[in-house]
Amino acid sequence: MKQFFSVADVVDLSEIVDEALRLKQAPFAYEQLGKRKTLGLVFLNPSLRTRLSTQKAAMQLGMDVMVMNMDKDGWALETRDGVAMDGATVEHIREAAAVMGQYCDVLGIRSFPKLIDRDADYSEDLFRKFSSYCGVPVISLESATRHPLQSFADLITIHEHWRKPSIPKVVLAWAPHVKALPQAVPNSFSEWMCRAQAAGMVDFTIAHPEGYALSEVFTQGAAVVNSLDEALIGADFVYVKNWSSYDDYGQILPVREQWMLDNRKLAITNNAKVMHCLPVRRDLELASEVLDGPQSLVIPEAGNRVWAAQAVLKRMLGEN
Ligand code: AN0
Ligand code: CP
Repeated sequence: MKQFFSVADVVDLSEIVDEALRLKQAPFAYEQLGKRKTLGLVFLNPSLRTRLSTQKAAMQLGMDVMVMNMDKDGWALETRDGVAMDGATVEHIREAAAVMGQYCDVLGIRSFPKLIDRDADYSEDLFRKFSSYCGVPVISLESATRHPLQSFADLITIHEHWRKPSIPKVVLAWAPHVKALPQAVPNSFSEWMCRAQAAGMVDFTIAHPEGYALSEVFTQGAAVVNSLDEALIGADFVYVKNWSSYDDYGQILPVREQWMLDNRKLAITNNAKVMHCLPVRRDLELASEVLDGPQSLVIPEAGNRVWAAQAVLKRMLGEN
């Protein structure tokens, strides 16, 4: 595997899920594979889970890890070509990425969208430039439009917690927030679930208020409804996440109905398990009675980030 940017970089979904679950059973089975190899993790935005789970995964494969908090410790990066750098930027991504590629065998990068210019964000300019200039395999640690390590961990979690012969109904449920958040997590979850649905692994529905439709690039095959209560009927997994508008790009639109999942709404489901990528704002996005209740999977879901990262790193190190 030379790149992990989207679900398209995975050849066989159920095979990589099984591999992640085998690694969970035997974390150190490949502890020699990454010996004397270096992973570099580059952050242009904050992170708790992605940072720590990817470091842990690399350590369990015997790798050394270096972390660069570009936003705090790095030179201000220029990404445009053909401009005289006479403003605030100090170093061009051409040199910065190429230099990091000299020090690392695999690189990961996190970079959120600016949520101002939709075409600019959806062009994935920064990830693509970083990948092409660094010269080593690159893992997305969440880019402008996708968060594949999160979605992979989410699929592992669903697979792990569904032991019935039937196909589980999975609902991506929009939730309220006070800040404009990226569409990366829901886009990515949706494209992974659509692929899982095509493979007969899940039955996938998206619920969001009017004005919050995701780009159709990510939602092919999903059922889409504008009522949370309607979507929750028969749900086996509810994946809660806020995102800002794609159509009215980066905006927070007025929503009248109640979209925060609480125990009363959870009662509509088929005793559904509740997921969220975290960080979550309690009693704004998701009721604390649900987060603290027996149906919440948010902590084991975050735990599974390690096995997702480890399965990806293992493939980048040359196994498969
Ligand atoms: C980010 C987002 O919604 O993309 C990161 C989630 C993993 N969340 C926030 O900024 C709160
Ligand atoms: N879920 C997730 O990616 O969390 P962090 O932003 O803390 O890495």
